Amino acid sequence: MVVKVYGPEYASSKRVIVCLLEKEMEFEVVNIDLFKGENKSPDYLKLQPFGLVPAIQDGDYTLYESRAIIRYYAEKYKSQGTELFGKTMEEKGKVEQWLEVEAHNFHPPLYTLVLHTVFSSKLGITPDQKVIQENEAKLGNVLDVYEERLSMSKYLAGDSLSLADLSHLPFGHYLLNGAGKGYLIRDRKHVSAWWDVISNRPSWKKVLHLFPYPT
Ligand SMILES: N[C@@H](CCC(=O)N[C@@H](CS)C(=O)NCC(=O)O)C(=O)O
Repeated sequence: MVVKVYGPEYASSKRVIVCLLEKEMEFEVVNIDLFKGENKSPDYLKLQPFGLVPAIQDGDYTLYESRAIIRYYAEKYKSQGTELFGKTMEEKGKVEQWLEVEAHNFHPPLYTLVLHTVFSSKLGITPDQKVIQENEAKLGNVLDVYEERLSMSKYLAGDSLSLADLSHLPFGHYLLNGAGKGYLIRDRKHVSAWWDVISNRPSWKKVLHLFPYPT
């Protein structure tokens, strides 16, 4: 059964797709145009009742929340493609820890920055410099912790690539492309080296090729 991924053009869906590629899974996509409100259609709301992308359909099984989806497939296809969820319980614990850090420390200030820079005109938001500065400072503090961590290991959860690293790609991409905040990465030696390693994965390059970010 080929997995269907809804809304491949959007960043949260790219989190799922990069993991499916690393797991060497076949998938097909169903476009959902958020700007036309297709995410609020009755059929789509049956899949994702909050009207957000992504959602996946795998035969009769459906799932939403991008980080839940990547955990599901990393576990389900543990021995296929790249191992992304740790070989031992202890490694898995570290992957979980950094997935949570991505979701709760890295993502919120970055999401606000992206709204006020990349998408302000499209969403009719007046960029608020105070909000931008506050969230840039918050993200900088988070990335200082990453810098320390990545001075000790090549990847966030240890010496192997994991879901936690890949999860940073879709929104991290905006810092260097669109938000004009690439220095938050480039001014931190170990974060910068880590970013180069993960963003040069063939899987991520393929995501960008198949589903380019709107320019
Ligand atoms: N926690 C959700 C967040 C999904 C999300 O925010 N998706 C955005 C696109 S990147 C969306 O669907 N936005 C539409 C809206 O807010 O109405 C996940 O990770 O799946």
